Amino acid sequence: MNKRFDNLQNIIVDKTLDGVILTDGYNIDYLSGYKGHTGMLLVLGQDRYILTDSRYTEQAASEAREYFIIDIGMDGYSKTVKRLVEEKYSMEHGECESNVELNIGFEDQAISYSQYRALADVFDNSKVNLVHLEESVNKLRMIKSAEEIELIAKAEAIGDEAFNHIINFMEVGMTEKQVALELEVAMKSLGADGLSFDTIVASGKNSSMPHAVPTDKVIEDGDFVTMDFGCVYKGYCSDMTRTVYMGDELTEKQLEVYTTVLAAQKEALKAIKPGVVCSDIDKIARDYIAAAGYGDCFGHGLGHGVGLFIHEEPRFSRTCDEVLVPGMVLSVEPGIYLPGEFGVRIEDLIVVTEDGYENLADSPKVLILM
Ligand SMILES: [Mn+2]
Repeated sequence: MNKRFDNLQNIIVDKTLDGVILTDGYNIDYLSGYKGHTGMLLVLGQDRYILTDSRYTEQAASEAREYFIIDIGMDGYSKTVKRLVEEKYSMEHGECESNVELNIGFEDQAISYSQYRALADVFDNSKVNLVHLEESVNKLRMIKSAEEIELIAKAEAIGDEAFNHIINFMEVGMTEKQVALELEVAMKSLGADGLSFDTIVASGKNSSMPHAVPTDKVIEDGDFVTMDFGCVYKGYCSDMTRTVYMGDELTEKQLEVYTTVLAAQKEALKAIKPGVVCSDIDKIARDYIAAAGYGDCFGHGLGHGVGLFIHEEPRFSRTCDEVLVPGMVLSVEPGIYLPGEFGVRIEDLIVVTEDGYENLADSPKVLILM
């Protein structure tokens, strides 16, 4: 936990700040251990505070042991922040005795406009400047420790077991909702604390929508069924996707699309190792799919970081210029979507290692005919 705080202090020094206000619940958890997702983390010099309301003060006190826990009471967040800043820097009405200016970072990516207005208002006409932190604090979470990787691997293993269960359970005539519920029950029965996102089960024509919501549609013979699901285990997320086929006779096009997606994923996986730029991995899969004639049918990024939150930095996207480092955990999930027809996506979760990567997903990718 102290190493993490040191890394936050490095941001404070690099950006010549006097303190930071964090509002992203995952960043607050990462830095302090407080998992309530309601509150603010405030650092002023070496002083650390968690601000929250009375519903969470006991939890925060037990989880964030290195922090002062402040109950915002009737004052609300911004007035409480102002009071703490003034106490720390012996200010009167926003003016320091020494008349210096204070720079306090805030998470512009994780604050509502009204929260921001309230902070800006209390520091209006004062010597306190609010400075954008951009992605800097999110990026602290990119490289996972061995303990974090173990928890993500466990979450992914629960997903593998749930998939193994579902391919024995699912049959023609069930609805997408039934299958989704069964997947969710399986993950929780296997020890998951919750879901990392709403389970996707998309069959037949619905499978051409990358983020389809399970419906009452009955799964039919001749359908591809795309299942994208994940769970949370001790705070850490998993994510995987498999597409199976109902029946034993695919059309030529269906077979071609499945084969192309799988080969594109394998090509991208092969290139994963420390030092490679994230956008180059995306490009490998994207170029492969384009060369097969489906360039317009793969709109989303190839993958995303996974950790405390299901979609985090870095990204296998066209624009992400982060360089791979051992300990990064990302999904690799190419897809081809043909509106009105069908879609296929295959997703694994990998951790970058010293000499390549380790695949945390273990479910078969050879097309399963149900
Ligand atoms: Mn994903």
